Parts: sequence; C-alpha cells; structure tokens
Amino acid sequence: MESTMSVEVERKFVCDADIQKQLEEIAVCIGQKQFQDKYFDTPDFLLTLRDVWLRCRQGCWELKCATVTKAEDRVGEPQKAELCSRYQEITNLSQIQLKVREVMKEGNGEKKTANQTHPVVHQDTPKTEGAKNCPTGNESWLMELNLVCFAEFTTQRCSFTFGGEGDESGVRVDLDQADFGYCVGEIEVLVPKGEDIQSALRKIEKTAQRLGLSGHQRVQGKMDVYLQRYCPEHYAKLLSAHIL
Ligand code: V4E
Repeated sequence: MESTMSVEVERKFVCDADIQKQLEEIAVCIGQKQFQDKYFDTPDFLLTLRDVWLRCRQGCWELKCATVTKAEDRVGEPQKAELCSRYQEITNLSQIQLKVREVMKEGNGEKKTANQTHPVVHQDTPKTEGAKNCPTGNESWLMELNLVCFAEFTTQRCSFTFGGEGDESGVRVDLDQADFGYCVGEIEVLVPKGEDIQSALRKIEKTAQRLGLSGHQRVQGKMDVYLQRYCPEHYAKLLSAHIL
C-alpha cells in the first residue's frame, strides 16, 4: 500500500531563464503540468497560525504540517536548515480530517472558534478557471469545521530530475509560475516518514551548489506572495507568529 505520510524537504530559489537553461542541460525534464490549488482555513486562521496547510489540488486533498518549529530548525546546521523547509504531508482524507480536528482542538483550548463569522479579507484576488473535480467549499466536513477557502491560484510547473544513484537521486526540481505573476523554483526530496532527513538536506545542498545557488536568503514561496498581495491581514498574522 502506498504510504500517505511522508516528509517533504525543500529549498526554494529565485527562478530565472539561466537556471531553466542550466537544468535543461544537466537534468531530465519529466514534464510540464498545470494545477489549481485551493487552500482552506478557519476565518481566524486556526490552521495556518499553527503552520498547518490544508489544500485541494485538482480534487485531491493534502495536508502539510510543520515537523519542526522555526526555533528548532536553527539548531544543528542553521544555514542549511533555515533555507530548507520540512513538512509532513498527509494525503489520505480520513487522516487529514483526523489531524485537522486534532489541531483545532488544541487551538480551541486557547480560543473558542466555532460559528465565528469574521469575513476573510481578500484584495482583488486573481480569477482562475475552476477545476472540474475540485470541491466548491461547501463539503459537509468543511462546513462542520468552519473551514473556508482563503487562497486560490493556478500554477504552471516544469519538473526536472537527475538520473542515477548518486548525490542527486530522488531530488526533484520544480520551476513554478503562478497565475498572479510570481515565479519560484524548488529543490525537493520526499522522505518516507521515519527515514533520514539529513541525507535529504545534503542532497538538496549538493544540487543547490551544482545549480550555482549561492544566496543564503530565504526565498518567498507562492503563498507568501499571494497572501502579501491579496490577504494582508492574514499575512501580517503569519509574520507575527513567525510562520512565514
Ligand atoms: C505556505 C506553506 C505551505 C503550502 C504549500 O507551499 P509550497 O510548498 O510552497 O507550495 P507548492 O505548490 O510548491 O507545493 P508542492 O507542490 O511542493 O507540494 S506548506 C508550508 N508553508 C509555509 C512555508 C514556509 N513557512 N516556508 C517556506 C520556505 N515555504 C512555505
């Protein structure tokens, strides 16, 4: 049975035409695709303020949960770790619902949220074509848990891998272009739950060196830019909580 839990270790980088050209020379393009993401949270951001990200991508539910806090991430090899994010990924809907309830229960210990009616503040969000099998946001479990869609965008993705068994085996590089006009690259390794993260961090570092990525600055992801532009209140709260 395919595992529905793994840890995604990734490093984002600034994507430009040179990197794309370089990847075409040293890696294998494994395809291009377009997908629409819808992200859900309570109106008072119970999930994302705990670094938990619920999304529906082309009809498939996924939950990403931070495996370490930002402070823990600075212990050990700080530079390498800070550039790389690690999130547990859950793709089984029952497990997702269980985890979401668990996170909300913890959150509700601090604050009662059920039936709150604060509007989610959006500023002229871009219009994307709806994917046929994506939920409309009124599925019963979403309503029961007071979950609403706070971000929706479409991405064009070009993916690359490196052949062989060497330092770059299992490494994937994605070049993403979001429909609201932001491009970002990601070097990522998917680690089955319980397996060695350090090896993934080393592989990412090697790949970054090979691509000539010298910057030590954290690069914004699509969600950072989306929230900054269209949901400034939500963005400010995540910044204050050191989530972004
Ligand atoms: C915003 C966020 C998450 C949602 C997914 O973000 P990301 O991995 O950037 O999206 P995408 O489309 O590349 O997903 P993939 O196809 O790789 O599964 S999960 C965690 N965050 C917060 C976050 C953060 N704190 N720091 C960094 C560098 N990225 C994301």
